[in-house]
Amino acid sequence: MHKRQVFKAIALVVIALTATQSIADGATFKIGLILPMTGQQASTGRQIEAAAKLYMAQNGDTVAGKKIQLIIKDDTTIPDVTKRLAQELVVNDKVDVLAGFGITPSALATAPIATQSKTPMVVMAAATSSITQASPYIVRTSFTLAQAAVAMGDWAPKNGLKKVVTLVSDYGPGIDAEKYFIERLQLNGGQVAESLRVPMRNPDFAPFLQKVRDLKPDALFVFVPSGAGAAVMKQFLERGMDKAGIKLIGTGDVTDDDQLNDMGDGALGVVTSHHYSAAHPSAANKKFVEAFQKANKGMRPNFMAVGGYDGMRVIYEALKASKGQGGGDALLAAMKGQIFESPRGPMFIDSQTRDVVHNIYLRKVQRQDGQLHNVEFDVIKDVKDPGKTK
Ligand code: VNL
Repeated sequence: MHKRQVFKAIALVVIALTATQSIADGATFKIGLILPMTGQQASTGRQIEAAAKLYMAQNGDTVAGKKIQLIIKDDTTIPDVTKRLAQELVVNDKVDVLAGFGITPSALATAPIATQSKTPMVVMAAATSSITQASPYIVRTSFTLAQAAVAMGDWAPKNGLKKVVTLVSDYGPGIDAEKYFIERLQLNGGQVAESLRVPMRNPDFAPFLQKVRDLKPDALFVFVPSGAGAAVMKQFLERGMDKAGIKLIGTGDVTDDDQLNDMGDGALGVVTSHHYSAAHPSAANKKFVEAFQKANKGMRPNFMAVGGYDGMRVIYEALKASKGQGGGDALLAAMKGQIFESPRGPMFIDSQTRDVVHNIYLRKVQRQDGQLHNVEFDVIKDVKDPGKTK
């Protein structure tokens, strides 16, 4: 064969391969799911991964003619790693959506990448109010601490818990929880004896709890991130704080369904406010919990799992509504305003704020069917994030 013909033949093959490749790419819809699979918040990653996979198993992996590809990355709970992974997912893998984000600093570190690349970023776990304001491409399916804390600030003083010490993890969601709880507590005639903040990384609760004991409040209000609740509960009980007449209250992160059943009877009676309980008595939730446990060796879904499950729903429906054409702006537009029944109850993505609107429940730890559960006893409907500054 003539040299020129050989070149031409090779060129044609290359073009053909490239074309096949781009058709394949065009037929694939990629979701870059960045989660803490190791490190302090590994349980959050485990829960969200299981929920995302369940959603796909139940709803298929082809949507509007596109094959859904889930690319899971472990950020090891380190924000710089989250950001680098997001960059690689956008530039190298050309993902259509970024999702996950176990902790607030990881979500905030990634926000500029979503903005620059016009990639929708679905926050499934992190819960500081300001996150959705860090990029117009962020949509949240988790919750905000302000939503949950306000409900507890209303409930506690009306139920005899007037003098309260607050104990929060010293970063975004803890600061929000403290602020919104105290604001409402004081509005309702309660008082704060002391506000304590523990380091986010490797906290030692012992010295703080000793201080609380000495202050003898009616209640201790706690926020710690998912996964840290069992340690707080253990030390609270070991110090005999319950016997000293101090009630443990908080947002539902402390009686996390991932750990609650192993906390023991000492957890009975603890009242918290939150958007999700595995014991939420709806048909949709019963179905969700059963399927989740069946697919995951009996693991009980927690509020992180629900954030992940609903986040997948928001992505799938946005892809359907934009007729599979994708494109960051079209997807984002189709995420805004979605309204549906989540395992948590009714849920809505506010088009203005791109944040979740949902019910906040008051729950008490009780034994149900032999297991410890957050049993809902009251509800505040359709709660918007009180923490929005614009
Ligand atoms: C955050 C908020 C993380 C609530 C959590 O668990 C949580 C956060 C990992 O925004 O960092 O329960």
